[in-house]
Amino acid sequence: MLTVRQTPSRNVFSLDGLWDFCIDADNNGIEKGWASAPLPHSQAMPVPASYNDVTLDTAQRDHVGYLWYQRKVVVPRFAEGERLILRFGSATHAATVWVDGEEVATHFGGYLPFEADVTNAVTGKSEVLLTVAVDNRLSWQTIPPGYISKDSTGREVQTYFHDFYNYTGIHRHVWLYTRPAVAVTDVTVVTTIEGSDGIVSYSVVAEGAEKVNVVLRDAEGAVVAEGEGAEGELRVADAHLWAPGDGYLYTLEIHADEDVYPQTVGIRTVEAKGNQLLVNGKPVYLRGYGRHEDNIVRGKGHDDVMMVRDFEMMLWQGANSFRTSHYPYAEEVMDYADRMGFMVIDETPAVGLNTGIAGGIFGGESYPTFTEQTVNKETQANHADQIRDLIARDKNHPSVLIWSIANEPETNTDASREYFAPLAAVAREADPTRPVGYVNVMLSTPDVEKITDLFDVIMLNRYYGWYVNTGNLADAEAALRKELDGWLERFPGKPIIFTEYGPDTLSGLSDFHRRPWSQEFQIDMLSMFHRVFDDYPEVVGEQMWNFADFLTVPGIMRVGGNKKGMFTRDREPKPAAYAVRERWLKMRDELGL
Ligand code: BDP
Repeated sequence: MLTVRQTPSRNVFSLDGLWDFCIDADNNGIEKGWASAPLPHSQAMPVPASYNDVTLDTAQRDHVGYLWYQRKVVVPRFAEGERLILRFGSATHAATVWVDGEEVATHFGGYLPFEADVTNAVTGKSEVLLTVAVDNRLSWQTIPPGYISKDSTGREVQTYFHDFYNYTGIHRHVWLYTRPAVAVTDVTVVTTIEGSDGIVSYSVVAEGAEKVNVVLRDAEGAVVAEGEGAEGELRVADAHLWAPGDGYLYTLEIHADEDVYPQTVGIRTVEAKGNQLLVNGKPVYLRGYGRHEDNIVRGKGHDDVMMVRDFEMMLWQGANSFRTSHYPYAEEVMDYADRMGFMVIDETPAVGLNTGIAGGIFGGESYPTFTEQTVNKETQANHADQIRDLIARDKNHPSVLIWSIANEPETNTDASREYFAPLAAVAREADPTRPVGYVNVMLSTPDVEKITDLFDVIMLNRYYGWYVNTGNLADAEAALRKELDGWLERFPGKPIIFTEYGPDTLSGLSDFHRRPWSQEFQIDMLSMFHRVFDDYPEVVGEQMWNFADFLTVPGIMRVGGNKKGMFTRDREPKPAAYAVRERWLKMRDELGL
């Protein structure tokens, strides 16, 4: 799906700002006709933002079900024959949209965009009432999964199996944009390198277009290649390659009859070969973090200020990569990663498909993961949609090096293989050009793991020294080395990336004895892992957990959230940030990326 761009043929109008908002306490607003009249008892709610921490009413904050958003929209002027499209960057987790009471869209999945052609719904009107019902419920069939039960007061309670707070609402920008009736609706760009030339293969979808042609411009706007037709191959002599730390971007200007759409292009290749991850044929080493879209008050609401500041901090530290744990991030983040030359592991929202951990770590009730009543065929079909839609959105981002189709699922049972084998195939079919992987949990050690052979890379989350061997780094180190040897023995010839490691650390807690939770222990545990990585050339990436502290559900394992950040939730460095900075800057100087 194309992102929204202002072009000579497209006008873009922002619908961000204060909307009317109310909680649907009885979850019957649809039956009561809320979509066609002013909302009852509404309050102001900023868009984009998670609604949860904006309100101080606990019952509202914890509401399970529908959240209603509404605003009046002045219909912009658009030429006859043009289409007017309404587009949401995301609404978490499902949404139904009405214009003057007429349903124009429904969408499932909380972290990907959707749009609706509203031309007919607004024609002949100067102002319309736009209403959105966002459903924040998670079930065994949603991605991510969850379930709802009732407490002793009869209140519905949402349970889920992932370790971050279920922030919901309209999290990303809302746009109205115009485009010609015949328009570019998709483009796929694949790049290769021949000697010093870059080859840009493109394929445009523009239904009904009589003439399609493309112009490739360099970063200064100079034309470097041109092509005729909806498909073709362009050669760029002496191409400036996109590379880690050098986010050089060309622009493929697509003309389809009257429509013009600019698609940014980074010329680069990516490949998992033997134990290495190669970008432009050269081995790379990932330094960085698993992150979250998580900020004080705004929750998961996208914010350019926080985005740019977070990248500044990552650069300050010498990081060159991150994983979009545990869901697709805002399109603005992906654009910025391209521009900043970051390497990204792009993850679907498939987190928590593992009731083993949920029962164990989070103290929840234990259910088998894959059964007809729990994660089943319908869940799998939704998961497949999430993979396809993520790839459809992000396929043209040079920063995306690897698709992660799930985080820490159950993968040590036959049922898990049955579930995942078709999904690995879905990812490969949707994108044959990038390595595909999934992020492995500590319960699925190489001796019991059943799906690694389906993937190109091994991505490991390991907590030796924290959840096991707590505080005993000598034993933790021995266990980590032993496990790594096991991976190399059973699955040789695949690069290994550590996608999580690190202890909870309470900012300000100092300890002569360097015990767990102290800032000193974070330094010690991270450096133990780093010492081990340095001994294994097969390890091609270290992404510690987490970039910053983040909010979770309350629990005996969490003190006001997860505290494994290198930085606090308000983005102040913990002492480990300086220690790791020293290592990463040295690596950056030595490796030149
Ligand atoms: C892993 C998860 C991550 C958690 C982390 C932790 O992938 O979401 O936050 O461990 O326990 O299980 O801190």
